[in-house]
Amino acid sequence: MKLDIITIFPDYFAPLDVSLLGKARRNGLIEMNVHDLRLWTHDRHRTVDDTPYGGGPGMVMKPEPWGEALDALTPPAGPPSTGGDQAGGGGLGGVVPRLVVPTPSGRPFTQALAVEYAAEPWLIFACGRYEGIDSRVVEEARVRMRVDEVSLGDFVLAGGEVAVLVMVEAISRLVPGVLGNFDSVTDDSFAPGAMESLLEGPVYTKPPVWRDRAVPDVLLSGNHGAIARWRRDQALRRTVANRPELAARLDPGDLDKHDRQVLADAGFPVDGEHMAH
Ligand code: 97T
Repeated sequence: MKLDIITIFPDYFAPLDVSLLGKARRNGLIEMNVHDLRLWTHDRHRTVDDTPYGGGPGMVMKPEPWGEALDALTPPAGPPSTGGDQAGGGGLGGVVPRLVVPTPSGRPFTQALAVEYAAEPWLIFACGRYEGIDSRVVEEARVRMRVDEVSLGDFVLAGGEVAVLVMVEAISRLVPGVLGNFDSVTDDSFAPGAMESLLEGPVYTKPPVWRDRAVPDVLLSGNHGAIARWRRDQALRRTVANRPELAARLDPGDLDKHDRQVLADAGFPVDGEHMAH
C-alpha cells in the first residue's frame, strides 16, 4: 500500500518511523511519503493561506499549492493507460489514488472505513490548517479521484496532521502482515462482526494478586464456558456504562436470558418483545 501525506508540518509525522508502522515501512509493506506543501508555492514567503472571501475569522488555505501538489503526485487525466507504462507524476501504473481530507465537517472515521482504506492500493492524505482548504480543491479533485472528507469526532483540532496520524495507524495495522497477529485484529471491539458491537471488558495478567487486588477467580478457574460468560457480562456492563447509544442498538435477537438480566441489573432493560429466548 502506498500512502502520500501533504502537509505544511512534515515534522508531525516523525512518529511514523517508530514501532509497528516504522517496521511496516522498513519491510516494504507500506510505502509512505510525506510532502511539504510549500514545495508547491512560488512566492518569496511561500504563502499557503489567505483571508476568507465573505469575511470571518482566521485564514483559508489557498487552492494553487494544493492543486499543484495533487497534480504532481497523481497520474495525468486522459484516456486509460494501454498497460505497463507508469506515465504520470510518480504513481502506481494505472492506479488512481483515493484522497482523504480530514475536517471536522467530514463523515465519521470508523473501523469500517479503516477496513475499506486498508484495501486501497494508494491513499493521499491532505492536511488542512487554519479554517480549512479552499473548497474548490476538493471539488476539482473529485473529477479525477474518489475524495472523502473525514472527521475523527466532535471536537476541534488545530489541523489535519494529528487526524492523519490516527487514521494511518488505524489503517496500517489492518494491512496483512503489519500486525503479525491476525487474532488481535479480529477481536477489536469495533471490528465488523465483532461480538455485536459490545465494548471489550477488563483484562488481567500476572501477578494474581497486586496491591491486595486479586484477579477475578473465574479467570483462573480453567472453566472456559464460565470465563466466556463472565467476559460477556463485563462487556455488556461496560457498554451500558460508557456507550449507552451502542447498548440501545443491540439486536434483541442476539441477547439470551442471562444477557437481558445483566442489562436490566445495569439499569438498561431491553424489552421482551420479539426475543429469541
Ligand atoms: O479539527 C480539525 C481541523 C482540521 C482537520 C481535521 C479536524 C478534525 O478532524 N476530526 C475532528 C476534528
